[in-house]
Amino acid sequence: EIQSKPNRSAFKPDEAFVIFVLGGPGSGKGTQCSKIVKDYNFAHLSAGDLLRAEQNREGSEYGDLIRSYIKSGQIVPQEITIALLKNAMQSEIDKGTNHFLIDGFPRKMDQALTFEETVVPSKFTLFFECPETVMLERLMSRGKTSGRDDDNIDSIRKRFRVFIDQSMPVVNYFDNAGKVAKLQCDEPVDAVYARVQKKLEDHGV
Ligand code: UP5
Ligand code: MG
Repeated sequence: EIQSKPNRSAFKPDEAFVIFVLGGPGSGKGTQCSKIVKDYNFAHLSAGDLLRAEQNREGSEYGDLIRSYIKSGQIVPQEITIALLKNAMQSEIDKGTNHFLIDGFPRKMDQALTFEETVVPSKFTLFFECPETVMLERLMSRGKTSGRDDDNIDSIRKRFRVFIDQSMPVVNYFDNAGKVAKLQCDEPVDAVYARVQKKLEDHGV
């Protein structure tokens, strides 16, 4: 089991301001979140990065399981990802931040419901719309140097399929609740970022 860190201050997730950042594989979630944290007082938590760190952590009992899920583009069981996110949120709260960009999560309905019921409801979701051809090109090009086990054509195809089948229902669910800000992201990074800033302002950030 993933141990929760000893609490230095009480975890008050119900006071956290959470923005989910969703979009297909390679749509630019990580790139845009890195830009946001330079200009705004948010902590950036990438569920994928947390899973990769846990996968590589010496002594983790979940390393092999996470590795096989990521390689095949499947969604790791929610208990693991949510425990990692809660730990990471607690660390940030201890450092004085309670504004979070949660990148690449929730990407399955069960995760969305569990997180909003047991941690905190999100304020809204930034959703990056991007044609598959563009995402494919970006990921194949990143794959030359990324060292990521899932930046290869077989894994990328699986990730696209899982995104459509399992993650789009989450986006639609939040959209029906009026909680999605959609952005086109098939443009240079800075042009996309200008749109991101506009959406943040629209939501009072
Ligand atoms: N790039 C970015 N923006 C660009 C632009 N505007 N113009 C030109 N190039 C641009 O960008 C990807 C590449 O494109 C980079 O080379 C970048 O320079 C360039 P990036 O910002 O990394 O895109 P991002 O959307 O973050 O892509 P990423 O590959 O991280 O998306 P995924 O959603 O596939 O990956 P993630 O790490 O979130 O998840 C990986 C796996 O972890 C999942 O498939 C799943 O198996 C597992 N997972 C879970 O099981 N549960 C979770 O909750 C989360 C993940
Ligand atoms: Mg990413």
